[in-house]
Amino acid sequence: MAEGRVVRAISGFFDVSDNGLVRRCRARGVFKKQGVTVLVGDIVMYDPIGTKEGIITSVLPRQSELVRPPIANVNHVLVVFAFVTPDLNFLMLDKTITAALIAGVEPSVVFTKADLVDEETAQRTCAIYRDCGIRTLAIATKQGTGVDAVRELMSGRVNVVAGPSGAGKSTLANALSPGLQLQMGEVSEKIGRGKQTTRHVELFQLDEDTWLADAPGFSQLQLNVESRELKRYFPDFTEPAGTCAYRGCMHVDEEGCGVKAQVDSGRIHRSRYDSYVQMYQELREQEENMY
Ligand SMILES: Nc1nc2c(ncn2[C@@H]2O[C@H](COP(=O)(O)OP(=O)(O)OP(=O)(O)O)[C@@H](O)[C@H]2O)c(=O)[nH]1
Ligand SMILES: [Zn+2]
Repeated sequence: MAEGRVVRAISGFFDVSDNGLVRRCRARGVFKKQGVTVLVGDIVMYDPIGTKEGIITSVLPRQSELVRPPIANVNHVLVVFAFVTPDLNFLMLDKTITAALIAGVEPSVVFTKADLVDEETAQRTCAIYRDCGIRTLAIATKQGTGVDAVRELMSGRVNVVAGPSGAGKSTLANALSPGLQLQMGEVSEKIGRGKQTTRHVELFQLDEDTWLADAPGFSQLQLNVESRELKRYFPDFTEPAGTCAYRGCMHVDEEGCGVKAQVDSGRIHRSRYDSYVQMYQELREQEENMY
């Protein structure tokens, strides 16, 4: 019996990587009856068959489980957005960060294309997220600036990259590990669909204990939370919320709201608050439509 990590799932087969050697494995027949699922990212025990195949005999307990994309044991979301081209969409960025926090996975923010904005703009934008306690980097991938810092951030973790089209995700992946961009492209071509629409997930190994997955559609992830719980996922609101006049304050229409006071005084960034209100209202609408 040996241990490996599932890096790919293809119509009933699972590619299991063990010290860099990948075997095509089948899951034990009894899994279906027992309701055991195997996901990309799972650490599994397997019985080798020859040098290229094997049978998965058990799935080790998961640290986390993302639903979309379906992937196990992710413990870091690299939220990649460009400063410009495309224009920075703060609502989309905040949604992606919040989706990661709701899923129980730590997000870090990587702003790309720092070469296209002035230093002051870059620092001001980074500060919004550093003030939330989120690790944030500004990089210029084409110039090679900051790529090592990203590598350090990812080291020893199972990472997914999330961000909009054109943010520079593929360029970054390629800078982290030359050839990776190509591999990601190949995967999409094989299943004959564009990279944007595919739900195919694959894990790439960057070094012995560092993994990277592409997460198409992560930011469109439905926020899996009740509207009244949303505020818990805004770390920048936690302290000022203690001064709200009402204990159950949602920080929207209430009088004597400590969060709104901090927005007015500039200590909570306005864009963060605007994103919160927008997300809160979207969740409220969904809830009203359910009944
Ligand atoms: N100036 C500048 N351009 C960059 C940088 N990083 C990426 N680009 C460019 O931005 C464009 C989009 O980059 P991609 O890496 O394809 O973006 P992506 O996020 O993978 O986009 P999708 O594949 O559509 O999801 C390309 O033309 C890149 O050359 C950067 O740091 N600076
Ligand atoms: Zn309040």
